[in-house]
Amino acid sequence: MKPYTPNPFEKYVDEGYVLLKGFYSPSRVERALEYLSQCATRALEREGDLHANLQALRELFPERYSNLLNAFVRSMTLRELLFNDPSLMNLLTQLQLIEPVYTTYPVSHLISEDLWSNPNKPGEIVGSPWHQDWASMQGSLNALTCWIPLLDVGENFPLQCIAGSHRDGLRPHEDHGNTFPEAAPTPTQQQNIVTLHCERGDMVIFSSFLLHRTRPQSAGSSGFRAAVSIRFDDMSDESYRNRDYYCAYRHTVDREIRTFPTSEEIVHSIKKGNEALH
Ligand SMILES: O=C(O)CCC(=O)C(=O)O
Repeated sequence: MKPYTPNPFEKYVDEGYVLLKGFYSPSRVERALEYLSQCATRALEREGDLHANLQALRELFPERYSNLLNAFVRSMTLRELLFNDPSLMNLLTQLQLIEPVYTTYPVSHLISEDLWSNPNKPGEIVGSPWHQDWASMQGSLNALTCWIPLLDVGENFPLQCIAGSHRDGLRPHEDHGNTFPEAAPTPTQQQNIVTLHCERGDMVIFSSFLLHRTRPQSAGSSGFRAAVSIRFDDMSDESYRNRDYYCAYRHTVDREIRTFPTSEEIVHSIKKGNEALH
């Protein structure tokens, strides 16, 4: 990751977001995408194009598909490639987020018509509707999200935001039946919609109060896109302490034991790891 020199703070304060061109080296981000591709190949036991493999996985093994994505974003590989880096820490400090706390696991945003289609919800809009991340975080008031495209994002479902909307505070969020509560922008806010076209290596950082969404499908807006995001609260922020370090994300344990591995399987698995070391 190369050091990011210009101070993005003013733009971030004024508009609630900043698009950092070339924050990462494109090859580093490409490695993250390659890793996802390897994971999908292994999960499907079939070589192939990432998008095609993801589609096949989702169709044939829906549970494996969503659990794989959850494991990918929790992987040390992704964390080492994109998140554990002094340059990111420096940048967060420049944005006055002084003691970053991972609010939750990173999130994957893999979007295409096929990856989104749901026979039970025909005509459903592809991507996330307008919302503010703070509604699902509720931690420190200076909390923010880092959104990192793993591919160039042009017409393929770009992120849209409403510049300056973080200054208007939290909007009511309503669930219109798609389990993703949505915040309707005011007519004034709608005049400030910005579409963020990004190249691999760029990063968008936005306030948790910034209204944003996936740009819905329009002419020319199809194709596959992959991005990941990570949210941070600030341990040093008074507002966080004042709400008792609350976090709306819940990590629960499913206590039902769904498979009973045999002792042979366990020993085999351990030995296999050992063989790989030699
Ligand atoms: O990637 C997208 O289109 C949506 C991302 C998003 O809403 C988020 O990170 O909160």
